[in-house]
Amino acid sequence: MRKGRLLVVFFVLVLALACQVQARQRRIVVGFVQVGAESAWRTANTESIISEAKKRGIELKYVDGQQQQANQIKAIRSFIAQKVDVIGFSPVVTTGWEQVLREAKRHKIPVILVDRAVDCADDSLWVTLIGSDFVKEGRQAAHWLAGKMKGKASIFELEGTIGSAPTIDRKKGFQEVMKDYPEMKIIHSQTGDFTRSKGKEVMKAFLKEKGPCFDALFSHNDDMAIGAIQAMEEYGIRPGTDVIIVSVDAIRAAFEAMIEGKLNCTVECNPLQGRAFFDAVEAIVAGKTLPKKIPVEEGVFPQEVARDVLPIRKY
Ligand code: GZL
Repeated sequence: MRKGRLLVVFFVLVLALACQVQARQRRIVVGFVQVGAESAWRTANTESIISEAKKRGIELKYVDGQQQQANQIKAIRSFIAQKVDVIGFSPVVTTGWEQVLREAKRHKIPVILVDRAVDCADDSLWVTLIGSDFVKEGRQAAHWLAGKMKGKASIFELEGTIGSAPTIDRKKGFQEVMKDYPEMKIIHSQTGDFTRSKGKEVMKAFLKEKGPCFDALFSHNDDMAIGAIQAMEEYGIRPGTDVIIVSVDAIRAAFEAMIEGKLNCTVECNPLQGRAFFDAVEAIVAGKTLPKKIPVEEGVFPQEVARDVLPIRKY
């Protein structure tokens, strides 16, 4: 009788240990909903996340939000229903997330923000934000342009997606520096929604209506700048010479445009966030705490260095 009881206890212990080991080894499942596929920067960001999940053997449920907040909210709810271990997303705009993030919290699913921030009073709704300092990027673009233009310019501003963190903060940083240069004026601001096609469309329409009444362009991303460059050339002005252009992202096409003399400076916004994202995922699954913000390293690339730097660019 005594032997029998000991045997039962032994098997129960072995079973409990096996379940624990199996739970530890169970594949991590992550739900990630992306802003969309609006720019070369976004494509590089998506690729970095998908390839890193593969490398780590993490199951990634990936959804393209097609630049619509409703799609992102729907995807987050589907991740909650599927009981994923961690939810990650790059919020297309900063507001309107409280409700769905409270649902994730209620279901005890941690949320990581990638690239863009949300404007929520309750910051317990997400664990950490992995991304750039967009205000700093705006300041860097303004400082470079002020130097290039010797403190005097009429500036056309191509803004990114209205209501998005990069648009709000790049504009804020740029305007902060502009206060120190009374002879640098923004004569027109308009959104090109971070896309090449919209950047071209906006510039083409403005030139048709008002003509080239500016000598500098500040574009919130390289894709819109490249679209605007095409519109300027079609109108008959020389981008990079008649109009000095500074933009943000530092994608490969920006370096190529600088080498052709059509773009004058790009401020880096590093999209290669996959490693940092999955480091944060694994830290959370292991029960570790994380800082509220995990910054990514970036630089500023003027035209003069483009030829040397292009061969080592990763996106
Ligand atoms: C910035 C990112 C922006 C890029 C654009 O981190 O959110 O969105 O600057 C992209 O190219 O569309």
